[in-house]
Parts: sequence; C-alpha cells; structure tokens
Amino acid sequence: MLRSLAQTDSQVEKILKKETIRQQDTLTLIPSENYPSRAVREAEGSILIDKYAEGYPGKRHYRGCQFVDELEELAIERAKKLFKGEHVNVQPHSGTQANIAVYQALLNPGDTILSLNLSHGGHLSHGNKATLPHTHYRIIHYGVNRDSEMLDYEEIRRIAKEHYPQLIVVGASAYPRTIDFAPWREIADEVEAYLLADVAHIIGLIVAGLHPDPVPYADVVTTTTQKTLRGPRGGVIICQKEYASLIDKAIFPGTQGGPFMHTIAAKAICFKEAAEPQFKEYQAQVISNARELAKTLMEEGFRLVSKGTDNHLLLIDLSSKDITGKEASTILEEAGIVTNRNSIPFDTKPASITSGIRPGTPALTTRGMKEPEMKLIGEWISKILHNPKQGNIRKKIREKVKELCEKFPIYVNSS
Ligand code: DSN
Repeated sequence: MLRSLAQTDSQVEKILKKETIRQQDTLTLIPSENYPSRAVREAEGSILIDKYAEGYPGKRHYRGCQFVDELEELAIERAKKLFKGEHVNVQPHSGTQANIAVYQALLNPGDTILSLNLSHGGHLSHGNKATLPHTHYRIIHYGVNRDSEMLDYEEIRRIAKEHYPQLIVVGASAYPRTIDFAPWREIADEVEAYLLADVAHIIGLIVAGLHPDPVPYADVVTTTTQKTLRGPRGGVIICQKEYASLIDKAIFPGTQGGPFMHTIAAKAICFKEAAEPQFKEYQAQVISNARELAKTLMEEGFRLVSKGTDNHLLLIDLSSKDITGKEASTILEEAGIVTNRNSIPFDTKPASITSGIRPGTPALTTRGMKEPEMKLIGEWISKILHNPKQGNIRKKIREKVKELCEKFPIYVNSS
C-alpha cells in the first residue's frame, strides 16, 4: 500500500528520471519557469497532500484541521508582510484561478473588462475569446503603441472612456518593460472601474524592490508563485480589506473546492525565502542577465520588441529573418536551448506559428549563471537562428550546452 515509486510504477519512475536529465542537460529560457528550493519540493510531496480542509482557518468543513489551520495562518501572515497587503488569500490553485475568482467577486455577468490583448503580451485569463471569462463578460482589449511597442496611457484612457469598463486589468505575460501603476489608478478612477493588477511574471522583482509595486494602487493584485517568485505552482490574491470577504467567497466555494494544503506549505516556505536578502541579489542578477542577453542579441543583429528589456524577459522579433517563432523554438531545442514561441505586437502570423520567441532569465540565474554565460548563450542563439539549415551547427552547440549545464547543476546552485 505505501510502496515507493520504484516499487510501484517503473513506467512513471522512468519518465521522471528522463525529465530530470532533460532539465539538468538543457538551458531553460522560458521566462515563466524556475527551479524552486528543495524545501519547497519537500513540502509539495509531504503528508499534507492527504488532508481535506474546505473553508478557511477556524471555519473548516472538516475536523482534524488544527495543524493545517496553523499552517495557512502562517502562510497568510508571511504573505501579508512580504506583499504589504491588507488581506491575502493563499488558496488559488493557479494564476488563472485567481483571476477568475476576482472576476466572480467583483463583477456581474455581462460587465465589461478592459485588458491587454493576448497578442500584444496579455494573458489568456484576461478574457481571450477561447476562455470562460469571455463567455461571461464583455471583453475589450487595449494594445501597445505601434511605434514604441510600449503601453500608451493616453490611448488606454481613451478606450476606457469609450467603454466605461467595470474592471481594468493591468498585467502581462510577454511585456519586457516596466509598468508604472499610478496612471492606471487614475484611469480606473476616472471611469469608476476596479483595478486588478496581475503581476504573475514580475512579482519577484516587485518584492525585491526592483520594480514598481501595484499594491498601493490596485484594488486587487493577483500573482502566481512559481515564476520569478521561485515557489510552487500556485496563485495568490492580495486585496484591500474591504474586498476580503468577497474574494474569499469567490475562491471557496465560488470557484474552487478544497485547498491544496501541501502547496500552501510550499507557498509559506517560498514567502520566507523571498524575504531573505539573497533573494534581492538573485532578482538583481535576473535583470542584469536579461539585459546582457538583450545586448548580445541586438549586437548579433536581432530586433527586440521595444528595443530592449527592463525586466526578466525579452521578445525577439524574427519577422525580418527567414524563420518563424515556431521553427526557431524547434531548432533551438535541438541544441538544448528551451524557449517558447510568442506572438509579437501586430504579428501577421497566427499564435500557432508566430514571429517571435520570448526568452527569460529566472531559471538560468537560479542555476548561478551570470553575464558571461548570457553572452555565450546569446551568441549560440544567433548562430543557430542565422543558420537554420545547418544541423551540424546545432549538434556542436548541443555539446557545448551540455558542458555549460554540467558546470551549473540545478540542485547545487539552487538548493
Ligand atoms: N503565464 C504563462 C506564461 O507566461 O508562460 C502561462 O500561462
């Protein structure tokens, strides 16, 4: 009954081993991925996976919750301190769940949401037409400015005044520039809308004090914990006290069942780690690494959307090269460089093909890599993408990638 994986299921065991080797031997440049600490992993695989705890501390539907109550209260206290929020809900299973719960808490069906277009760097859960929010709410999108490829506050104000949304969403999954939250508050106030800041990608930079903080401006802030925050996969909602009850009810029972107590334990650990001084150093290196990678790629002749980066990611525009985002990410993977294809603003290609890729530095920085490695990787990316027909170049670089990965083992530098 309580047999180990090796005793129970050799098929799954083999797949896990293969994935471990893949992660160790390749360079992860997907900006939403990272390697959490061993402590986070231990909590995720802990005995807490057994416990049902529908409800909130002190108000559970099950008995036997005294210790999970203690744990959730600890996670909430740490989160309130870290994010400087009045109220925090640590139960969302993901960033998408967190966003859907916010819509449920603040809106009525048919209300209008104003959010960033997915193809300009937004996120699916901000009301893309393939998603549940799109069937419940009226979705209006803003984009980035065609020339600067950055957010254009006057244009966003104009659209807000045209549509008078009940909720404005600020936040992105592919935007390489700093977001200043003060003008968003002004626009939201001018049209009497709620303001939701989804900072899933940049939360690590925010808590390190290296990016403006949305908490003083937004009614509600959502985030994930697995990206720059380097915790377990999951979501968090931070809000002003007046929305606490609405938000909590929208998570449970509104949109979720029992909380994942093992993940809440891992979140508590992640909040502790993120408050340590080394975390700030890590985030500063994430940014320096992204800048070095951006500089190298521009020197190698690539155009970056908005001509650079302020944060942890960059968007390479491949439209002047003889290659699509899909092809580029495929051949880079042959060389052990793992990225994702990504639409660029005003992309003429569909999302399944795209004209861009979106490299980011959180995972490589966790492995301990710095500017010299970023330069090397930028040069390898250039060589591969400028010679897509030459498989031998990819083979040679694959060997160099393996050597580099050996020098920066995941669970030595990140434990
Ligand atoms: N947050 C997305 C990403 O940026 O990869 C996944 O939903």
